[in-house]
Order: sequence, then C-alpha cells, then structure tokens
Amino acid sequence: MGVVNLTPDSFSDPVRLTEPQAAIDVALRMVEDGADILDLGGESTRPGAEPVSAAEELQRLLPVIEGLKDCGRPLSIDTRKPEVMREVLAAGADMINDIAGFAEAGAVEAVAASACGLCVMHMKGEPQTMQQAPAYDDVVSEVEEFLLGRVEALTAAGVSPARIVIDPGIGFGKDTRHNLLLLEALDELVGLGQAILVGVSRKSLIGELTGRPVDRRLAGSLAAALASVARGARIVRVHDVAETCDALKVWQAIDQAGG
Ligand code: HH2
Repeated sequence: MGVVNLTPDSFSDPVRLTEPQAAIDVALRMVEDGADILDLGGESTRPGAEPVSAAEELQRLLPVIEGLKDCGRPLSIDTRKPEVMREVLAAGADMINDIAGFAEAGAVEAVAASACGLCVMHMKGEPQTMQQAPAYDDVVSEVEEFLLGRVEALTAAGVSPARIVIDPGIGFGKDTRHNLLLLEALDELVGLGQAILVGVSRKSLIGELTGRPVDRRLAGSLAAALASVARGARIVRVHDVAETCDALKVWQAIDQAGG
C-alpha cells in the first residue's frame, strides 16, 4: 500500500502534494513501482497535528480520486470523518482506512451499506496528545480486545468480515517498547482471523532504533516491513514502494525456495 499524503503538514514527506496533479503523478509512479493499493490522506495524523474540517479534507481528496479512479488499483482513503467517508465512496473510493477504528459516531453507518474494504486501526487517545506518556497494563491484549470489539461492531451492522483488515496502529499512542511488543506479537493478531495491515514506514520508532532523521529511515523501514510480513502482515503501508517491493521479492524468493 503506497502512502499519498495530500497534506501540507505530514511528518513523512519532504514533497508537499497539495497540488492534485502532483499527487496523481506520485500515485501513478507508485503503481508503476508495484503498489497494489493507494492510500490517500487529506488530514495529517502525526503526533501533535491540528485537525482539519471535512470540507477541507474533501477539497484535497476529491480531485485526486477523480484523477486516479481508473488507475487499476484500489483507492483507500485515510479518514475518520463519516461525512468524508460517504462522499469519497460516492466519488469512487474502494476502501476506508480509519485510524479511529470506526469508533466515532456515524462511522459504522457511513460504510456498512457500501461494499468497500475497511481498515480498522487501533489508536490510544487523539493525535494531538497521544504520545504524552502512553500507558498500558498489557499492550498486546488491549489492542487485540479493541480490534475484536470493532470487528464485532462492524459485523453486527452487516459488514462481511472478509471486507475488514486490522492494524495495531504503530506509533498511535504507543512508545518504542509498546510498538516493538506489538510487532513481535503480530502472529497473535493473525489468530484473530482478519488480514493484518502494518504501517511503520519512516515512523519515529525507526528513528528511535537507528538514530536517523525522517529522510534517512529507508533501511530501517524495509527491515520493519519484512519483519511484519514474516509475522503474517498481508499489507504494508509504505512511502518507498519500489524499494519495499524489491525487498519483499528477494525475501519471498528465499522464503519459498524450498517449496
Ligand atoms: N499511519 C499514519 C497514517 N495513517 N493508517 C493506518 N491504517 N496505519 C498506519 O500505521 C497509519 C495510517 C501516519 O503516517 P503518515 O501518513 O505518513 O503521516 P501523516 O499522518 O503525518 O500524514
């Protein structure tokens, strides 16, 4: 899954894709580079980010959806606003990626009647404050419980489980140890029966482990992507699509050489 942030303030992108055509070009390049899904975001969720209005988010998203809807890859929209979910689905989006796990009022209803894919992510707290001393008794069981609860809420509203992927939400209200415990325990999350998505690309976790700034976290991000897939992740959300595809190809060839 290639990340296309249509925001002026994402933590991860040196290039600001606020012009629709620039974002469309970057996304098409990701498709050429091997992305199976494109994830478009109109609101930054980095720690400390300021929320934006639904109107602003839609203004960023709709022209890019229009430009990409025939690109041959599913378009995922990273949003937690039910109003935005409804509008982007009407405009042709294929998947909704909600960092709040469809827990906000109206979110389940906004997606239940469509046939779109859903990514349910765990976040503790809100982006503005979530990295201020996050605490858990047992991070893995707390995240598991939340994800299961949201899957149950969605299926109770008529959503087929086959439409749902779950995501432990690396960096969303978690310190380095919490993030590492969750990644190490991914195979436990696999036991919940839903496909798993992991987003670690360029995140502070990589910075903390390597001492590198955002623009020098590629090698660390590739290692995290491979470790996630080795533990059962089915989708990795990344900024560096070509490099991640190469790393996965080599790893898979070795992994499957014995048949
Ligand atoms: N991480 C970010 C945003 N959305 N969605 C899912 N499902 N999983 C993630 O790990 C995830 C996500 C944060 O990364 P990025 O989009 O690069 O930054 P920003 O939120 O500042 O735009």
